[in-house]
Amino acid sequence: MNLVMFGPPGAGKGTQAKRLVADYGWLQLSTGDMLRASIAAGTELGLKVKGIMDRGDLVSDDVVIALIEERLPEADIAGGAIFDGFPRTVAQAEALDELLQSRGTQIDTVLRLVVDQDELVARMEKRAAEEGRADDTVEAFKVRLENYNAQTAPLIPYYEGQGKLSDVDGMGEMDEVAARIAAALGQ
Ligand code: B4P
Repeated sequence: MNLVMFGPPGAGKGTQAKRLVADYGWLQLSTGDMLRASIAAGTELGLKVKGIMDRGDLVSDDVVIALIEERLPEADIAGGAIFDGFPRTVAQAEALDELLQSRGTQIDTVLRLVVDQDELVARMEKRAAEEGRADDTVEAFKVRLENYNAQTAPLIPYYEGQGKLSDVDGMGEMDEVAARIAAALGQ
């Protein structure tokens, strides 16, 4: 199964994708993690994207689409993946549809985690205190939310139009959210 985990920054995409990996052995593909790994390794790509990510801006479509295009042919993806934080623009969604189609597969389900804005800010502040991620500052988080509303939210009608979008309440404890996701996926 190919699943897209979708939602604003701090909604729990990465958190819940990791739960699905632990509970069902599915495979998580996180463009955020891939980009942060490039930064940590000091690669050319990492140097290029660090400032963009620290500001809270989106990395260019070309760069993230190339990352996914390179990763898809690898053997472990053959049974499907959880796409976490990708696509984040309609151009990325169209590219993903084409890439999967060329491999004889498709996105099956898109789960949108719905969380109110005060809770998103509270989670970001907690993670900033615990992990010190460079884009978890008040300024960068504001930019990330603005980018989500302007560039990522248009994916809602895109996937609604394909009949693939399901909303999941992302408020509450992580276990409660995980149970709602399992129910939405019929697990
Ligand atoms: P991501 O790594 O995807 O960052 P994110 O939106 O903050 O999501 P994340 O998965 O980390 O957080 P989660 O909601 O799980 O992207 C980072 C940056 O990379 C982007 O801003 C962009 O620059 C770049 N990028 C990545 N993909 C891109 C793309 N496709 N195109 C362009 N640029 C791209 O959780 C947040 C926090 O909430 C955690 O601390 C967690 O512990 C907590 N939390 C989760 N669920 C909770 C719950 N139920 N209760 C309490 N806390 C909870």
